[in-house]
Amino acid sequence: GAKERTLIAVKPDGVQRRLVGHIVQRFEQKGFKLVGLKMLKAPEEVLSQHYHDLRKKPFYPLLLHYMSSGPVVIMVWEGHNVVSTSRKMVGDTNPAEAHPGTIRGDFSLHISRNVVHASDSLEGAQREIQLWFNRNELMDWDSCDQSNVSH
Ligand code: YYY
Ligand code: MG
Repeated sequence: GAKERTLIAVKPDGVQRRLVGHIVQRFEQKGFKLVGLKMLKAPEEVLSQHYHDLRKKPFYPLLLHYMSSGPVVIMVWEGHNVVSTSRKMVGDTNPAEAHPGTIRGDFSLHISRNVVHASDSLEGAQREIQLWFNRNELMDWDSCDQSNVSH
């Protein structure tokens, strides 16, 4: 529905490479609505819950180390079909496979430094939004162009 929400994060490499503004702009221009945004050093406990499904993978220790190597920018975006559309905008997990025009396809080379995170399902999005944000940090607001981007 139009109220669908997803979690998007600019990872530490994306922050370091000054890509925050560009990434925000892509989601704004697509027509999605920003309803939450913050910058933080991701706590180990939050990261381990965020990547719980990957805890047995060989790359997991390096993934957590990378994700805690610097500040991240965590956002919640809202709009029609935002979960699946934002996965398409972000591109394949492996930047070598990600198509040009996607964020990973345009700005990254290697799977270990792929710039951005996007929730992969409606349930995952709900879980991740609750994990990273308090209820009062999410803004319920009407954008004046709403009827031009969705109905
Ligand atoms: O959802 P997405 O980020 O596209 O991929 P996941 O399979 O959930 O993996 C999360 C994260 O882990 C990925 O963005 C990079 C990292 N990773 C890795 O470093 N090496 C792999 N072989 C697979 C994933
Ligand atoms: Mg994932």
